[in-house]
Amino acid sequence: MIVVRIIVLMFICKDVTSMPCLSNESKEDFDDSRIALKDMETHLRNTVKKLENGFKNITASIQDQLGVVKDALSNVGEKVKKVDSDFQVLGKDFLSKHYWIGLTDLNEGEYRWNFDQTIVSYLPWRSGYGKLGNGYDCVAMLKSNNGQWIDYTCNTKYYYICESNFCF
Ligand SMILES: [Ca+2]
Repeated sequence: MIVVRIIVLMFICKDVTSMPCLSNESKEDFDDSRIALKDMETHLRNTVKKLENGFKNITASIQDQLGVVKDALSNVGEKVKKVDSDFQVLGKDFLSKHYWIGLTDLNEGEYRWNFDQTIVSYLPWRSGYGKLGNGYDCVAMLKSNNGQWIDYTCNTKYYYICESNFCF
């Protein structure tokens, strides 16, 4: 048993002693490599930190912008609801009232919009209206007859529709 241990020990010693020793030059290369690897590790660690911070900033910026967009979207949604609601109210009113629509022919037969004095291109007259020379200078939309138009005396008390430029 002792003989086997000695033989094994001899083989190990032979292998250990047969390994090449590091020369001073190799040792310097090894040290330089270790220093370079340490520098690279530091550089990579700093780069990761910078990227993480940059990502956090970008994420915060995107979240801010997303918040602004969400607010705007909510605002638009509320305005759409309001417009829908207003149109529903108007729709009911159109069924029960006549409206002046801001169209006149002060120059007989030449119907112009009061808002900008452009000549009208669409005239859905009720049968018997819109003729020249009748002396009626203001145009109203009827509550019935599919909203057809009549020219009538301007001092008649009807509701009215105004055109306006508006912004949200
Ligand atoms: Ca007229």
